[in-house]
Amino acid sequence: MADYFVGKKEYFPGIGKIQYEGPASDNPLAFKFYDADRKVGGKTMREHLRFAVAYWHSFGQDGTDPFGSATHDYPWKTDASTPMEAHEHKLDAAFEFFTKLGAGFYCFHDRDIAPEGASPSESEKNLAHMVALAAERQKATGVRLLWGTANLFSHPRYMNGAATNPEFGVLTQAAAQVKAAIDATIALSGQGYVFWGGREGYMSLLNTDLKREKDHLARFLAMSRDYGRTHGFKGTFYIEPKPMEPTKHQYDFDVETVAGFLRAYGLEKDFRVNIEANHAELAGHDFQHELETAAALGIFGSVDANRGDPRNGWDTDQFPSSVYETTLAMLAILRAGGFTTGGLNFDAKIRRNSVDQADLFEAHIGGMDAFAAGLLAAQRIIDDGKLAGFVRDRYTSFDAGEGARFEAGGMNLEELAALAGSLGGSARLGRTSGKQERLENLITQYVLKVK
Ligand code: XLS
Ligand code: NI
Ligand code: NI
Repeated sequence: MADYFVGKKEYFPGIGKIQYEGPASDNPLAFKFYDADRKVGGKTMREHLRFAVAYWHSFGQDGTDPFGSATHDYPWKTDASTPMEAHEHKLDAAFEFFTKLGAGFYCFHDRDIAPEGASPSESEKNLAHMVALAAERQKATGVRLLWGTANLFSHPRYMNGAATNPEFGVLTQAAAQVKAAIDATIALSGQGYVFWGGREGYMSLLNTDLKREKDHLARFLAMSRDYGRTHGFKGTFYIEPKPMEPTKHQYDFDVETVAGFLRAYGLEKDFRVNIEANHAELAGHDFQHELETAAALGIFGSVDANRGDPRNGWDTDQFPSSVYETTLAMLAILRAGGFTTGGLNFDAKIRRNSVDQADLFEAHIGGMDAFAAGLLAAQRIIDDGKLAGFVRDRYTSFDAGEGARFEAGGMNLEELAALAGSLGGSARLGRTSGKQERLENLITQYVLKVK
């Protein structure tokens, strides 16, 4: 990647290119584990991890919460005289940040990078203007677009949903936005396009025709896929599951639900999942559960890397920090074959009271280090083979003989039952230890060995 690019003005003065200094460093603005060119299992860390910065959190969130106003000062907002100019400055700040950090990718919603106009065509013009500038920045820096998406949840018109809105007129607005956002993604050679169903769900079933809304959602997704494919989009379409928030119930509840929905509507070949750690937690699942479920169903795609707070029932979108968690996540990702078009997008925000410019850097550095350390530990687990060997051994009774015949589908229930006498006789049958504690201790050892 080219050295850092600065627009007309430097927005993060005093912070240079973030360097790898190793685990012994106590420089808060250096990587301790993320050494981009270091090879791990045949690929560099950069190739494995494919880090992306989320435009909305890092350059859009100003610290506003339901109880208080903005706390983050954005110089790129206050030094502009028009909304468009503010977005141009924001783009300069964003690319300065990406390159100083050394993240190879970024992700955006249409409304993150360009202001909404008075009409759909004006919005489209605004977006096209910013896309042209982004294309220049991408070329100058080598930073690439991991995925684009449309914000179909902020505007009041979407309060009852976008594709699942009971008013047809709203769907037309959503279509105009998605069409333009797919065009933008194609123009910027985006590797993916995400559908996160912000308000595709319900607040109450008393006013909702659930079946009809899901039919509409499926039709909308099919139309979007067709548009993308006929207009040259070669990347991956993703659905990002989330069980709730902002709606009480979101249709794309979790990976398994999305897989069922895709199959029910014949869309399973066209969409993969973008799995967010915090959303897994909201659905009552471990992050690892969602990753492994997606891998098992053949729809693993990309990751929104963040963390929730187990005591809070909402999307706190904090930066990942637990190496234990990132180890289990990277293990699942490596076993799924690693990323192809996907990557690790930090859908995470600094806290409202993290108001120093360096905080945004330190947050990302910590997230990148957590995943780099997790990658190292996961690769050790794979190379060592103990864990996989244990799991394999648990199932050896299916490897040959009658067990293998059962697996291959060559047996009916009567035949299976008839084996109970000969194979089921021992009082100790089934009482083989799962060795969970030993395996947990093993993971701790791998995590602590990281260097
Ligand atoms: C919100 C979602 C959102 C998507 C992109 O909870 O995570 O940020 O990733 O629309
Ligand atoms: Ni997300
Ligand atoms: Ni989220």
